[in-house]
Amino acid sequence: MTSRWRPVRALLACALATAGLALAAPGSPAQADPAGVTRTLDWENPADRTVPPPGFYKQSCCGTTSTRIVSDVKRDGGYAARFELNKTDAAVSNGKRSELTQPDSQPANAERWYGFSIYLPSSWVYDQSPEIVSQWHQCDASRCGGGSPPLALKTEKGHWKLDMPLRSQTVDLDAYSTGTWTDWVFHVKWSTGSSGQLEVWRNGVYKFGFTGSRTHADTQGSPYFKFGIYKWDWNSGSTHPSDTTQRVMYYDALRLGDERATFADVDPARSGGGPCNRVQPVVSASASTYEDINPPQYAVDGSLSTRWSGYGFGAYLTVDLGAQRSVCGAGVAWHRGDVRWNDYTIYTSVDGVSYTKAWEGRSSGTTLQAEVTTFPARPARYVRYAWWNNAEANGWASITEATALSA
Ligand SMILES: [Ca+2]
Ligand SMILES: [Ca+2]
Repeated sequence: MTSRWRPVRALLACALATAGLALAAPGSPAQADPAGVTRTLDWENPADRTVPPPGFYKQSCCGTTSTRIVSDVKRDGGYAARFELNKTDAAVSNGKRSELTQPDSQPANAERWYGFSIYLPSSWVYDQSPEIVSQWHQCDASRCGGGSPPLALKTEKGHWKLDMPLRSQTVDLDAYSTGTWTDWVFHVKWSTGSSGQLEVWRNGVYKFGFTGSRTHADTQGSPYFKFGIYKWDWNSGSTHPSDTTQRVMYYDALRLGDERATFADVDPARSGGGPCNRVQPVVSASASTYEDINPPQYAVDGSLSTRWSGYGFGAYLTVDLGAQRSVCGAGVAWHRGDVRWNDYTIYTSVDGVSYTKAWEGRSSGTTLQAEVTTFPARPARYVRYAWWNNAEANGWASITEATALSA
């Protein structure tokens, strides 16, 4: 506690404490958070609709022009945060930025989960110049905030990119979409040695990761989290060209988790803010039994003209989502589903060993299209569809397409 920046942040902590607020105060979301979620910032708690919200501080020049709470664009509930940065804005902390930040570094070797959703409006035009939209920043021996962040999510030339300067690595995470929310989950085991780990998911799909190397170089602790817009090419003195003069983006469904958290705990899709209609990618399908010409993978090939068929009461199909998701529903399209009903049960599992019932019922018998059933969201990697009987009592379970859904 001898470095120059520590006393400043101690004062900040003191000021927050005086206001009756703890630095890491948990929010009061409508739904109780799992134990591993240490902070929810979805702006649904009225106490969080201040700028900055409790437990964060702001780095922006211009009041509500830079950062404000809005209700017209949101990932969940009724509110989200809007960030605006103009090329003419005054510099803050030596740069052009409109950000909210954790006030403190995290303990050394911390394991952390970060879930958040970003909305880039249609005004987020192509720019040859990049900007960081979420970053993890270190404190060095002399101050908190110096140097390049060891991990940053940015947009550049129409793409999402992940910057990891310590690894001399930039990962292209595909073209971004505007006019829609993009969900992110980051899982990091912070390490200055060889035990670091990173996992990144976008919209519930695993995109990138590594294990066994350092994730940062901060000898005083693990990096802290910042979000908003930082565009260094607009700093005075920069000679880098930029194609635009204003950036506006929205942020919602932020959840910070510790080592007890899981993907599903911080996944923005767990918010329940949207309808349960997002089909989750399947990496493989298996079944308790099947006839050779109708194997289980035919139930996940996207075609209603191919199917899995298995014989017998209790025959079941299982799909593997490849990673834990927040699953709130399932869609099942039945072979001859327009002329006969089917009785079936949907189970989910996080480990592929222990399954719990999520829904049970009968299909309509009036459609060949997928029939959707929903249930309270639950973490799951595996979804099982167990068949009992159909209107023809012929002993055959025949599913043309099976899906798992998230909000
Ligand atoms: Ca919200
Ligand atoms: Ca099929």
